[in-house]
Amino acid sequence: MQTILDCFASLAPKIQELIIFGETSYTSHTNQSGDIQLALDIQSDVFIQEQLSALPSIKAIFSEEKEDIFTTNPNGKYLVAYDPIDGSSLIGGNLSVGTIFGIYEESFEGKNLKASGYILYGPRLEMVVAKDKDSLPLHSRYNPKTKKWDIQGELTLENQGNINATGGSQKFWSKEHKAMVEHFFSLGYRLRYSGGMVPDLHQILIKKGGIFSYPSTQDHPNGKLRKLFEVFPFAFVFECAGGEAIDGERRLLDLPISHSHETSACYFGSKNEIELIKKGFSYARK
Ligand code: P6P
Repeated sequence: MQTILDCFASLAPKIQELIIFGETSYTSHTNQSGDIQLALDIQSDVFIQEQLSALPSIKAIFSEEKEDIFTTNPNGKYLVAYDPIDGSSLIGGNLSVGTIFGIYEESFEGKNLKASGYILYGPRLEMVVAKDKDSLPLHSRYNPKTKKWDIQGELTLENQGNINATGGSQKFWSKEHKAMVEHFFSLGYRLRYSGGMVPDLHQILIKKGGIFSYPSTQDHPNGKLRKLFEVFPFAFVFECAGGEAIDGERRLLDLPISHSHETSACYFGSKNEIELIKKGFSYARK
């Protein structure tokens, strides 16, 4: 397991270089989710695949940029799902993006997720890793002078925060979801949403609380974010930090999965916010 985490730590500065110097034009290809691929998406995916394929502990890998699961070593123990550069379309606006990864055993299912984490390419290169369900996620920052990762501390979520990160097009929200979003704003929550899952969720973790929602919408009835390499890895991080992650009622990591690019509505947050949502926005109907 540690060799896989070390591998992501070692490839992060190289991915950052690709973002700074790489080709960010669009290609004529789309990925399985229908996103038009940037040359950078493909470059970073190829690089990560090369690095992970060299690890004997990995049996198979699954990338957001590919249709199918790729077997690397039949005798390996772990299965790794990853999104090479989530939110890559934000690079044109010089906004932060990230790599997300989940390390599974036996099968690509939420219940078999053993560790997860993300790399954040922002004003600083940072990484958060949730190594096991009984430890707090560890936050580190890369020092380009020493070429080493400096530990910044462990991430914990308090019972309540004041960030409201509201995903999806408002035009396509249900009336209940709109009422829930407005309810949090009526309580004084602040809108913090960049359209990048990694920076938006990292900010809630760093500020020790809040709520991120990407609901079921008219244009994405099953949500937009993908279970294996976006939703489950962040659900694990949030639970390890003392928060919760649900699909509106059920724990995300308990959800079944029937195909590799499956999506889910998702809410990540501190306990009090999630409790409000579990009540089925009942307050919203008042
Ligand atoms: P919307 C980026 O494209 C992404 O996959 C996530 O990083 C982000 O949370 C979400 O989509 C943003 O989607 O519909 O709010 O622009």
